[in-house]
Amino acid sequence: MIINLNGKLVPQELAVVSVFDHGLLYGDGVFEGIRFYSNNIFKLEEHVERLFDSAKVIMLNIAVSKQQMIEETVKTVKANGLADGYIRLVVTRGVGDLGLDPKKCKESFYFIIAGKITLYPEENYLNGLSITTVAVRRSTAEALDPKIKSLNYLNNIMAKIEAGNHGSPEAIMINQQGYVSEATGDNVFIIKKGKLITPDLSAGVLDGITRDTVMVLAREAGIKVEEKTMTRYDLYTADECFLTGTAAEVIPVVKIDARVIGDGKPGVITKKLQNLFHGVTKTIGVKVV
Ligand code: PXG
Repeated sequence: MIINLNGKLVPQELAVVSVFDHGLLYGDGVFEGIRFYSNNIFKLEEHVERLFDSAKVIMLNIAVSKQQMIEETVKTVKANGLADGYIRLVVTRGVGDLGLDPKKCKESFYFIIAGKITLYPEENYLNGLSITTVAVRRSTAEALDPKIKSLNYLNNIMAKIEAGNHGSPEAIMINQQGYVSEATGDNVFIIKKGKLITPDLSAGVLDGITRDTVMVLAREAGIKVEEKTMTRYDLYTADECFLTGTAAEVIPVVKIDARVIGDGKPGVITKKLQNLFHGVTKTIGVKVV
């Protein structure tokens, strides 16, 4: 595997990061997960835009331009000769010293990995996931705003561990006000009486690129879409439920906290949106040529 290390293509064995990098020492950095399908990097510009927005909020100055970052990403995919796969784009505050003062970090540092990812077995896409809500709360916007895709994912990892302790592969996180926010690496949707509903961004959720794609596709298909505050009650009484994310794509949920959702099988609207999503993955984005 060839890794892009701060603009240089190097073999995996030589792709090493300093132990003084604040990304490692403090989770001080930002990242993106991006998929490519048949040589098309899905919504690459939107991902790079979000990366730079996350960096801006944490006052991390990315040393290259957005256009350069897009070109470096394309270069990395090309160098690995893959038509389909997954990109991890990471920017850290760079090398500093032992002390969290970000001013000690002279220049940000980035690396890009283009490989493969499988989050869930095929069986889960066909028959749906059984998941749980967890006690670990989503961090508030006043602490670490969930809109920032930072390298500090411990909040979500704790939720994932808790779900795992209950035999569940994924967690739905509740915010400090008791409203549904999102899963640990995915946004959550329900269908109720034919309407597509998802928590409003103010519930403390990442502004997911798959989330946005699915809402646009639903509207184009004549499905009503609503963003609103949701409680666990809304989840339990939903007709259908699914999660969206770059890695997971669109995955049905058929059980939440032991409540069967709908008839316990992936719903018709979910399946329709899954198909519509797959239909656009090869067309919207940046071509690898
Ligand atoms: N919420 C959170 C907290 C996320 O981390 C999403 C929602 C979905 O956003 P996108 O833009 O991808 O539709 C994410 C993204 C992984 C992995 O390794 C997780 C994500 C993306 C890529 C890989 O589990 N989460």
